Amino acid sequence: MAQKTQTKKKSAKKKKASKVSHDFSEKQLMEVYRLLMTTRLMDEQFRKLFRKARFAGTYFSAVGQEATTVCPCYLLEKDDFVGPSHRELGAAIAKGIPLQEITAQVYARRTSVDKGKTHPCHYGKKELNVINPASTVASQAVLATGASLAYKIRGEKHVSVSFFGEGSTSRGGWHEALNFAGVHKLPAIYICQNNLWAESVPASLQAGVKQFADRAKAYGFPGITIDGNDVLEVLKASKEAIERARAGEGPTLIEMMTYRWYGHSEIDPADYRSQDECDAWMKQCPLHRFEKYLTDEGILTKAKREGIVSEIESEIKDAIDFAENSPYADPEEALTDVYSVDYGQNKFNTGISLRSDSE
Ligand SMILES: Cc1ncc(C[n+]2csc(CCOP(=O)(O)OP(=O)(O)O)c2C)c(N)n1
Ligand SMILES: [Mg+2]
Repeated sequence: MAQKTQTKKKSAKKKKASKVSHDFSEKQLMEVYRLLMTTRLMDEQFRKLFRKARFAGTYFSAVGQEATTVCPCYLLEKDDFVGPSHRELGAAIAKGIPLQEITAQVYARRTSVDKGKTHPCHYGKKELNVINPASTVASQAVLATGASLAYKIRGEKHVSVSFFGEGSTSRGGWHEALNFAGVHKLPAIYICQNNLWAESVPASLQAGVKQFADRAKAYGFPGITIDGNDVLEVLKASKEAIERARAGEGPTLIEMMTYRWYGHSEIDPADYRSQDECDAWMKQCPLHRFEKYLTDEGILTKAKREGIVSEIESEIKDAIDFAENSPYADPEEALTDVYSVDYGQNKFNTGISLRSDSE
């Protein structure tokens, strides 16, 4: 009997933390781990700072959803376009926006990319092709489609990635953007973070389909649903979609099942959902699941983890000091950088036909 229990324990121990087979190196996995940890620690820190009234407005936490943003952006090149929404701290970090600039954005200081003009969580940086999002949800999917069109017209092998929640797929512009990308086989990857809620509206009241990936069928390109809290699965699906787009094979819609641990923003008590639902998803924490995988594989040790965490904590502290010591913009600056100097030049009107009828 005792022997039987021991065998059982052994086989339980051998159970893999992820079933996904992949070809990422240990170095790459540790880079992803560091980005995930930076996103998690920074996000939790911003929540605390908001509660201490160190910055105004509100804060949109993405704790619990980190894999959905970090993994695709980790795989992108500098010239690839990213269209974030309101919950994409991980995308900003993984695409390489300095932590100081990200924090200055949250604090609405002059040292942020838009000099404090917009929303605390609207991260962007022109040089890295990350566009500061507008508040209108799904608009970044439209802009990403436009960027993909430009890449195609210019014959450049870049791709666009846009992020939106399942609720945002109800907007008309979202459908127009995906339809256009499907018609012209644009190099676009659309990432839907299905976290079951859009503010207080459940996904079941948002669409007649159960899985939002099914919507891609109407636009003539693949739509897949994956576990958005399995880092390896997200890396693999993102890599395949990016390669497909770069090879000229067209767009992909990836629905990533995930969950935001906290309210829609820090001023939302989220009392429309049950604690049981929340607890069940917290057990599926993407960071902890990935840590378990790395530990089981002998890639991560306790000492390595502690070293990484302490380095990140010191980087975050520097970023906060930078933002808190940065000035606010002068009121006159509200009118600067509002219109593009290129407006009206219509650089993309090349007359090139995108797709012949025979295609
Ligand atoms: C066009 C438009 N309508 C409404 C809003 C207000 N709003 C901001 S976020 C949000 C919910 C979005 O839900 P979802 O797309 O599922 O993303 P999540 O917040 O769950 O990440 C709403 C309704 C908005 N910003 N833009
Ligand atoms: Mg949602």
